[in-house]
Amino acid sequence: MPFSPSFPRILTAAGLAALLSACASSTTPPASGPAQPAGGHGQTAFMGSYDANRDGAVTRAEYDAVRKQRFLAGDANGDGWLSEKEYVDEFEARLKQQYAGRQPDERYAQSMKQAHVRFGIVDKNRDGRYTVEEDMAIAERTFKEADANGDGVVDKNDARKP
Ligand SMILES: [Ca+2]
Ligand SMILES: [Ca+2]
Ligand SMILES: [Ca+2]
Repeated sequence: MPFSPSFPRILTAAGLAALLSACASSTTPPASGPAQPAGGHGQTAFMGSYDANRDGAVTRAEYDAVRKQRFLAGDANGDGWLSEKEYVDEFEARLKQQYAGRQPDERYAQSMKQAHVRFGIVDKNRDGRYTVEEDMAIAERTFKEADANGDGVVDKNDARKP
């Protein structure tokens, strides 16, 4: 007998409820999105950038959701791809959030410079358009690299020895 069409939705709601109650019983401060939205290098930066619910673990679903949200936020004119300006503007919005009122410094300027350089890398076919396909390919590779023990979740167990 086939499942009723609403079955997957019920599962999702149950999963969400479990997630929410897990958050409520945790001792971490209330989640308000990634702690370090502009990221950086290394595992701490990865967690800070993608652990949206701040539970110390980044699931693939969580990671993909954050990336997708960033892509959509960046696509200012809604044509489905990011120009270099859109890409860099989106990054700068997160960087500003991370600076939270602090004045831009040398490091800020350096991060902005890197964002431009990064566009040249992520725009793999160099047509000046950062597409969903290019983003997904990078997402796949980046997550797998971060998930050192390959269990599908990035958490403290994946931290490499310094
Ligand atoms: Ca998380
Ligand atoms: Ca491209
Ligand atoms: Ca892992």
